Amino acid sequence: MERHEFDREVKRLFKKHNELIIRKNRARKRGNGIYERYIYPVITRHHIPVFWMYDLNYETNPGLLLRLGINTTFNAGAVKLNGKYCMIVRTEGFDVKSFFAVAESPNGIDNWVFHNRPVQMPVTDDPETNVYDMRLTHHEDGWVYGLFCAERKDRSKPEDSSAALASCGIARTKDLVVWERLPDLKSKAAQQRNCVLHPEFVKGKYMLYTRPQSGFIETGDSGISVGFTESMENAVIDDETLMDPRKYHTVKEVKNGQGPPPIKTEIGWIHLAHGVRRGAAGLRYTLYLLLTDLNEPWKVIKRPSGHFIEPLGDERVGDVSNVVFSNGCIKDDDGTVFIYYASSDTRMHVATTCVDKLIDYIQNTPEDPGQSALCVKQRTEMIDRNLEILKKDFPEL
Ligand code: BGC
Ligand code: BMA
Repeated sequence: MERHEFDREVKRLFKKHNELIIRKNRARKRGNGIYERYIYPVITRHHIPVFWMYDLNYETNPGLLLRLGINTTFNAGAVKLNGKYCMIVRTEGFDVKSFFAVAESPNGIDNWVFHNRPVQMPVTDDPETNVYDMRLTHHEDGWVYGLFCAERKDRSKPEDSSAALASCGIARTKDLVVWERLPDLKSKAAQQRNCVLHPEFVKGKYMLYTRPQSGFIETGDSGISVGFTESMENAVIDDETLMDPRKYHTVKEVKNGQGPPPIKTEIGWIHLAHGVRRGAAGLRYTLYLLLTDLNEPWKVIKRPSGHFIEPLGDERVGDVSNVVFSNGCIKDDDGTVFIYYASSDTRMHVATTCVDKLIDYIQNTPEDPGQSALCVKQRTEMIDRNLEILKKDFPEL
């Protein structure tokens, strides 16, 4: 390229990028009454700054070739800091290494702008190969903690190039820019994924949601569990108690895991979690809700049946298709709730709702009765009541 063409192309890349960033997003027309989905994903790989991917030096890249591509932007943790909605996005390069990158928005819906640089996350004495799926918890001790999956090669199986070990990495920050890395969580489980710090002390201790695993993929007989540690500077969990087990023929038959830290409400803690089923086409990830006791947050008191968010339309296709996953959500003081979820390990979306609607959903969605015949009975009872109402109030329908 001639120099003037190069300059023109650089400006064109920035213009296209900026048009995408400032594009207004809007809710789709009435959905299910529980939450609103949006027309556009909120963050895609095209939101990544141009200067993270191209060498903009004419001397070294006169053809303006993509040098370090970004593959996907997904599974973001979220927190509101200084009035800004922030996501810490799992950003994956063409090299399949993920890293964390912070994007901020003034309204939680659009105008997501990445910081100039990705997070410079310090490593421990045993540096991991990959990091992903950070849960951000603004803890009452004043720190913002990031718990994430730190993945290393399983060195005990040198002949198996895909054998890996997942553990819970821990870091803390005040501003999402400067991070202090703490030692990884120590627990009795062989591996850990989907660990989340509860936002308040419970009986003077830090409480963690965990998901102990027997192997890198296999979870053994575990599910979402809970453990306590005296300190986060050297987090040790001696005992894990099972809080939400997997269950045959439900949305969490194969695996489940806590999503973001739970939301505190007057009726209890609302948990968003993912559940996994296996079908002939592979794993299907959906999201479901749980309510736990205010004072004993490990005790489940409500289990609305089935999934809460499922992959729909374009969301169904991506790097790992048929997946929705959420590890970030923000509750505003006015009760508005922003649920950030990723589709198919590829891009980020938002769903908005409010605490009152979530409470309504949790209190009034019946529990799964566990058998087809009982599900028919549950549904028929509602149908019978509705047929009466229709006759009386809507005879024209
Ligand atoms: C991937 C994750 C995935 C996990 C289990 C990791 O290597 O990075 O996205 O969830 O394997 O399949
Ligand atoms: C899981 C998670 C996610 C991912 C999902 C589907 O194990 O830890 O990273 O979204 O697999 O690939």
